[in-house]
Amino acid sequence: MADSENQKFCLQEVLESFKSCLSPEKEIYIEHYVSGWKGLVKLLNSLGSLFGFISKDAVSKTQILMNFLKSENGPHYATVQSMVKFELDNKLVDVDKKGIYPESGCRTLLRLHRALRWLQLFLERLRTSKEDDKTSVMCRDAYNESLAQHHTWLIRKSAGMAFYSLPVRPAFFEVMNVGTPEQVVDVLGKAVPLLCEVYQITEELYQKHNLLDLP
Ligand code: 1PX
Repeated sequence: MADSENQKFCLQEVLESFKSCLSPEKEIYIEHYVSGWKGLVKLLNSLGSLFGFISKDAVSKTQILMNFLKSENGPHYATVQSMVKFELDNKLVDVDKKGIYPESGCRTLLRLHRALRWLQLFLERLRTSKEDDKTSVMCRDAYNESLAQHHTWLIRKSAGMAFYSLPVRPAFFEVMNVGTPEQVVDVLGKAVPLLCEVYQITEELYQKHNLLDLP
């Protein structure tokens, strides 16, 4: 049987995961949120060793969340909303400075949440790009507008170097495994608003509970 971790990246599949992570009440299921990220990691892994350090961090963060889900407190980690309530009610989050909960669910998900903003900006640039636009520039601009402000100088430099090695737009569209460029643009047109909705719901929840700067 094929190991799902080793299967090829497919943008459609990632889109399905992010779609299923929204409940009718607009709660976010952590299991599907994490599945979406796992799908994206497959694409990262196909881009070469310069992206290895990014993939490693994403895998470690998805693993932390999966471990909570599988733990005896698992039911509290079903949705982002229930996780926030459970961890705050039980004082399981380092709020001002790193302490005894350096890997709480709330701070771990916050890192992926910030990366989701990068993804949204990058995919929107890809969607509206022309054939000879540079993926590296789209990626860098999206990064500088979002994640970069949360990263150290060293991470920013390493990320910048990795971006230079991104495939050109037509090759990148191939890697997305969706079909013709028109089909890619079409799927991106569905993906961006969906990611935007998931991002917005999380952002408002974290803002309400003052969690946007967790160390
Ligand atoms: C259809 C196109 C899809 C492209 C898919 C690409 C998937 C990218 C997945 C990136 C996930 C990155 C998570 C980063 C979380 C983070 O900010 N971690 C940092 C802070 O964590 P800490 O625990 O220390 O507080 C951590 O220091 C980060 C380390 C790794 C570097 C992160 C650089 C992120 C650059 C994002 C751009 C990815 C380029 C992909 C090119 C397609």
